[in-house]
Amino acid sequence: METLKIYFCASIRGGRADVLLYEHIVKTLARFGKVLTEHVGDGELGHTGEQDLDDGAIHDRDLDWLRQADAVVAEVTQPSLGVGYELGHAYLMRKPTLCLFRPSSGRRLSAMIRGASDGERMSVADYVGQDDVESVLERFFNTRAR
Ligand code: 6K6
Repeated sequence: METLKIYFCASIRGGRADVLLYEHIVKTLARFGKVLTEHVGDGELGHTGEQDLDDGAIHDRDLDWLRQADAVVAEVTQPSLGVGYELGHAYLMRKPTLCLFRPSSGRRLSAMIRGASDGERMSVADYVGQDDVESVLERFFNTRAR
């Protein structure tokens, strides 16, 4: 079977407070396939991001990876314009998509994300934290992303 290509989205300029969790999600995702966007979980990268690509190049490269992806996983607790933009594209491209949200943050997820969840093309998993990541991903990859 061909290796599954996974596009992981999470906040960069929206704020990096959850970067250790992103790192953990990227490591766990690597058990299910090839993560095209490993840099998103790189704890060394701050909210300003890499210096070697301009914003236009980042945008075009990321959309290209998104087109190639077989599945999309996003950590959506920390609101991020970029993640919302990517999820809108993923939805229109009909990519199997899982959004991970932590209600314990005290935030309420955007209606445009929760409301897009149809349990098929797009689903939202409310979870507590790092310890749940593996089981939530397993459920997604065993049912929807194959
Ligand atoms: C690399 C690592 C950290 O920063 C960078 C350089 N900037 C970006 N590189 C790659 N993807 C990016 C970059 N900035 C935003 N994105 C994409 O938008 C990622 O795929 C994220 O899922 C999302 C984050 O958007 P913002 O609005 O929070 O920055």
